[in-house]
Amino acid sequence: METRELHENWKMRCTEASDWQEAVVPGTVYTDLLRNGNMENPYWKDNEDSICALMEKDYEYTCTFEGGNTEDFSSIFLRFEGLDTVADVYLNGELLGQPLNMHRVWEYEVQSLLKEGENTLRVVFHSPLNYIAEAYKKYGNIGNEDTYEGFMHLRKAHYMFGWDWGAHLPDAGIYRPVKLCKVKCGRFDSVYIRQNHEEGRCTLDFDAAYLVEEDGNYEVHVTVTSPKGETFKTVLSQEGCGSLTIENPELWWVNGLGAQPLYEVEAVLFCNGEAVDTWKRRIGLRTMTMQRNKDEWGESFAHEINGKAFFAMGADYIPEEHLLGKRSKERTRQLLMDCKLANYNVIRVWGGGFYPDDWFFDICDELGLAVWQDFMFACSVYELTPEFEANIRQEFIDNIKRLRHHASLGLWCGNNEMEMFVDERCWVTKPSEVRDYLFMYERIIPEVLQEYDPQTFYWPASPSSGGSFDNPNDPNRGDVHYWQVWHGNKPFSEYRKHFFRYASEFGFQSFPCKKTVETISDDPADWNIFSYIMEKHQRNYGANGKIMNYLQQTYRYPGEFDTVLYASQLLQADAIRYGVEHFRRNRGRCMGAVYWQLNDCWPVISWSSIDYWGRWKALHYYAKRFFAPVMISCQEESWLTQEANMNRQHFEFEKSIWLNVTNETLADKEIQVKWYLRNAEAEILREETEIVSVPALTSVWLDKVELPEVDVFTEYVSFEAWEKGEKISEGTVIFSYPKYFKYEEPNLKWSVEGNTITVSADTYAKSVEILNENEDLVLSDNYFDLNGDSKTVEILRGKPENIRVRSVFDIR
Ligand code: BMA
Repeated sequence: METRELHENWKMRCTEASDWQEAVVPGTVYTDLLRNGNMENPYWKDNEDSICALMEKDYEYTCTFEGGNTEDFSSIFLRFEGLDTVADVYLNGELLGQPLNMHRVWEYEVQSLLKEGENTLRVVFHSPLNYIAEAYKKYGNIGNEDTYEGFMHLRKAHYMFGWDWGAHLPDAGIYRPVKLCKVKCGRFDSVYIRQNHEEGRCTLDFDAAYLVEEDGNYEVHVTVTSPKGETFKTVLSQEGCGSLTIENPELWWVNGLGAQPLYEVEAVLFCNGEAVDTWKRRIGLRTMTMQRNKDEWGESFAHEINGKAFFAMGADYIPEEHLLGKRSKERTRQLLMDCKLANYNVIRVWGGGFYPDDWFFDICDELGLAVWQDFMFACSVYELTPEFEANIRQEFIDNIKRLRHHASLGLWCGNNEMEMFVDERCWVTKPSEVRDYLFMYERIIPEVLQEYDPQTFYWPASPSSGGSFDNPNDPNRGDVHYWQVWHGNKPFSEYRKHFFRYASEFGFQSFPCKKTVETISDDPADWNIFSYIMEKHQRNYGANGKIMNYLQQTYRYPGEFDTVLYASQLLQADAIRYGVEHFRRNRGRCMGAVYWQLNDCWPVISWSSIDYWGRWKALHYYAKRFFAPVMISCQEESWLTQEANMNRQHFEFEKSIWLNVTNETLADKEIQVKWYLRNAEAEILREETEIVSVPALTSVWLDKVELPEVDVFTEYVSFEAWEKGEKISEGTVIFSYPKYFKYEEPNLKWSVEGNTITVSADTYAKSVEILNENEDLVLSDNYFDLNGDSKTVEILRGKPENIRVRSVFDIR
């Protein structure tokens, strides 16, 4: 097959205006308008409102291209890999189709229309806002309140119409490649590869679907090349079936458990001895599923790779951009590399966005991040008309065929939160919506998966206990979304009361750093968390006040705007640390801590650990530590964990430490644990050491130690885990609230040498932050504690210019 990308000579305009503008394809309306100077920055101040209104209009794209030879082919088609949407597609004035789903691939046979010379392609995008407003009038369904009415009726990423972290910016356009494909005799539809693993060998079963357009002798030759360059070959049967056995396969593992060797598969379709089409992909040899075993607590829910159950460590991923034309492989790579740096092994693609680009999965394959992939349904009930059903069925087929070969594809999941909401009859207005829920996620998707990807695990919803409204958010089975901390206003010590099997969402917001705030507004009058502009960039109603409420529980009143931002990030980091450390200590019963959320799609106040500009919040550094393969943590009992009221009679609370080492590697570990009781100057008052054996994939508790005499205002405990003479994990705990602890002035000092920064403190310094001029440093560690000592960190990204340092002592 001859394939040519049609990415040249494009122009675009609003159908109501006559001026054509240069267009970039793949790209989008917003990105073209912005590049051509015909639109303001939508992320600046409250520009969002007027820029959203631009989508009340229609836009058209057109290009001319040479058809070239049209004679020697059995068929010629146009392939659109992503049209976002409510589109009309014309070739030389003839309407080819009206794509109504951004998640699908659209192909149109054009041989009879195509001219050898100049051809004109035209794509019109009708207003998605008008479309959903009309649909709302017709069906009246309601759904997530942060989103524009009627959003669920259009197969277009929901977040574009607003979310509790997303703006109302429904971009549109030709957001993925357009190709002209000329076929000789036949072509591949796709190739499905099934893996069968036995001790020391892996058999690959191929099922090649190809479309035959002429009589002839067809053959498919398959070559598999190992990472070392060995090749394995086979010729498939006329039906496209055949197998290959690989002895001693190099297995693919998730990050932390092993390497990510990738095998290249090339299938070539021959027609009468001539190669007419090639299909090439990379695969990883592994088994991956979810373990669900009945046990003393209920039923386990854990990822299993190559027979080993592992603890899921990661976050929920949302689309990286509102302006879809600004997506890039490089940006995604940086984001996912930052996940690997923070020791993730899992990432959940949340269902209110769009199915990720191929590069997202390619990078996850390379980095060892198992992907929990939602189908694109979230927080709404859908009107399952026959047209809607046909549309989503094809959407499933397109995406399953596109993604099923990836080593990193961990599981498919039906939707975000709908089993739970339908069960509670939230947004349900008629009984048919309950029936349709079951049709969609418990019949149609399983049916399609049975045909196209039977080897990948399917889970009907997140959260779920297995489906059929059987207590979807059951803490003892399946996955859980836990929002009592944050939405429920519970203190973050509350996480410790729960022993979920797999927490796939729990989160806590923070402000981005000052440099990111400056990309929202340069007016100092806006730099106040309750200003109109700051609240325009806070989409969870009233949540800047919620941050302040949590802040007062923990820290002293931060006098300056910039200190509020810092304190909010520490609060967020500690909240999630409380949850994750607790879940990991209870490894076995709990097998997953996937926090909400990894990233942002515009500069916003949200639950993310990495902001829109790729800047790491304190949480991302904390994640690097609390997701460390071998981690020491402390379940302390303190004033904070027991919420004791000091003005009550018999004001008393337990003071104790209970250390735990958890080992998420395949090797047994001998760990030296040291802990110290110290005063605020960090002087050692007591010191203990112990050797602990921590078998592979386990979590081991040390003995609990009561410290009734501790002075909660001036004494604290630091603890460390050492392996083979190297300190691999550490932390500190206090026994009051940070706001009451009498931190001594740490006199933080810093120096830069080559690629490193060294910071020292005279006393106990909590959550030491190192910032540069651009606030974009990525360091090997940051927001760490110093015990009157120093620490040297490596610079991974950014320039060490105008370094500033501060610690909790400075929240005053
Ligand atoms: C969860 C998600 C999102 C939402 C987040 C924060 O329920 O599934 O819909 O953005 O909480 O509220």
